[in-house]
Amino acid sequence: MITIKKIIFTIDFDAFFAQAEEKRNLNYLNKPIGIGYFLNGKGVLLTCNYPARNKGIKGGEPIYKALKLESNLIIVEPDYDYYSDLSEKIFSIISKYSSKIEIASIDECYIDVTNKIKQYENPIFYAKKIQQEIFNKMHITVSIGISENKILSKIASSFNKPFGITTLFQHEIKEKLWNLDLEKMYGIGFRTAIKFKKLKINKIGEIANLKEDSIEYQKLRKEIGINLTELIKRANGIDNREIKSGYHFVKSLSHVKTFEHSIEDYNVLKNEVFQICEKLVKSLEYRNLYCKVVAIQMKNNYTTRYINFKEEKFRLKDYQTKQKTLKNPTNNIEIIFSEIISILDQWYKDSINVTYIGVKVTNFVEKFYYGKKQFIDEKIEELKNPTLKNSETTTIINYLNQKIGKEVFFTAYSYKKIKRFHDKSFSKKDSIKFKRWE
Ligand code: TTP
Ligand code: MG
Ligand code: MG
Repeated sequence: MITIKKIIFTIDFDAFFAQAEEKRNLNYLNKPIGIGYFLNGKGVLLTCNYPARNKGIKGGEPIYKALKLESNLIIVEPDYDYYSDLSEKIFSIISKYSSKIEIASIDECYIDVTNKIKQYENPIFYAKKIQQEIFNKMHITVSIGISENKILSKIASSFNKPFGITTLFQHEIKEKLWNLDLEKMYGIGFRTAIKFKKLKINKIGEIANLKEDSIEYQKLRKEIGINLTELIKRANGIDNREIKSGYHFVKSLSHVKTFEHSIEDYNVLKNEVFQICEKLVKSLEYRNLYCKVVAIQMKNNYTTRYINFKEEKFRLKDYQTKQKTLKNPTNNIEIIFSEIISILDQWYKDSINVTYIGVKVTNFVEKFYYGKKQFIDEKIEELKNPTLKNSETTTIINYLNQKIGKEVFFTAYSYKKIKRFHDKSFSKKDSIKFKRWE
């Protein structure tokens, strides 16, 4: 008998930005649309809807190339605030189904439903219920992958898009995963795929069964490094990462400190503030958040005296707060600390005899969302600059790929080379159809 200790769902929204646009503009229904900035004939698609995908268009593709495949493709500029708001609403529906929820990106989360499944017997029924509620309330389709850990459920979530539900338990990997082309494996981009293919390793199962004493393993270890061990583990469906739950719904984070003896020395105070900021930055990092507003709260002998002269209602709040809105959202310790100190400096006459100090950060932006926006802005700057030398272009491309964690950008030369290789080594018969759960 097979025992499954945990049930994890990965819920990923289908063609998210494109669906979000379709939802608010019915003229787009059944028409091919792509999301991206298109400037002077240049730009990259962030994603596209299914009518566009049916024409062979893919996210990450240059827009001019997509237009060659479908000249009627409608290009829509991204509206991050709207997508972020919509995704927040969808996550709040999902969070009713499990409090153990980890938001991994703007359109994707993991939930641990182990305890819920007992009542529902079959996890597929539970997944269907979630999928249906999101569709009924938000008119957005999502796909759900079901497994006993994060990696397998994530891989499964992509199998039957759109509006799919697929299981991929450990005992199913031989049948459902190992026969797949290795590019279906999360974490293997174009270039890594080429390194495997050079050694005639084409399927996920072949990665799973790589032996440490084989020549292939030794060669790949040199080229890919420690990531190889991780890839082999993933191909075997092993993933012990916990769900980092509950962090996305916080509206503010703060750390405070009360002093038994008031602080007289401004430098000592600064040092205390730095330590508080360090704690806050850790909290932000753990939650994958950037903050836009920083605030400092302070109480000193002066405040207390001041408060005593005021009316009753002011006495309720016996500390003072000052806040500042930052130019860009951040989780950077240097920036947060220096902004806090700049407020403190303006407040200098009050910054003595301090008995209580707190730092609070609010107005969060998801790190993923902000990272993407920043990279698009940078990409646009690069596109506007036609005088870049080849080496500079390569540096920017490497930087962008590193930032996004995927090889999305190529020089025209390497793109052609990879494509030629890709076209030769992939054929239609390699693809496998999965059973769709109804
Ligand atoms: P994905 O979930 O990767 O893609 P998707 O939802 O568009 O399509 P799928 O049905 O295959 O899940 O990403 C979610 C959104 O994030 C996507 O709609 C656009 C945005 N995005 C970027 O801005 N840049 C990127 O490189 C990627 C991959 C996504
Ligand atoms: Mg998606
Ligand atoms: Mg996603």
